Amino acid sequence: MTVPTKVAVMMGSASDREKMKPAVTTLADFGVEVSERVLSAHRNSAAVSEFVRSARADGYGAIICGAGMAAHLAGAVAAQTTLPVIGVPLSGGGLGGVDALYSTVQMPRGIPVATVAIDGAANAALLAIAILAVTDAGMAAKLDEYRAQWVPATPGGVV
Ligand code: RP5
Repeated sequence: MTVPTKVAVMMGSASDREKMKPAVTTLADFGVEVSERVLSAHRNSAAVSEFVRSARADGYGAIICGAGMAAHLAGAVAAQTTLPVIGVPLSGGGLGGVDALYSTVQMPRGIPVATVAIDGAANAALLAIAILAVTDAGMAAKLDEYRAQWVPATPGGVV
């Protein structure tokens, strides 16, 4: 089995790009090879399937999916792969992202989506990195280094 090194960042629309940018930049900061795909569960379902069904064989270790409104992208992706799928509900539309949050997080038993906060693209990337770090000691060390920034410089310091 090949060790996965790549992470896909999928999003339902080009209009999601700015909100998903922190996922792409965070992955890049950690030296993770990232592939960005604008594909909608509703508008491009065949293309979503084509990409997702070969993702494991293509070396991906996790798939991040951002979508707003009736956000079915993460669930539709998770339905077609056993790779870890991380959903990012995006704000926008009339309900401020709560619609996307519910659509993304409320998955039926058997088909999980690890859902981060509304517009939580950076955390989605960090979770994907943590997944890669299970089998990549160098990546685990980079995560430790990243986390060290939250440690107060002096005991009793403000956190
Ligand atoms: C969702 O609908 C997309 O993920 C996007 O957040 C929202 C609006 O898409 P556009 O109409 O701007 O393409 O599927």
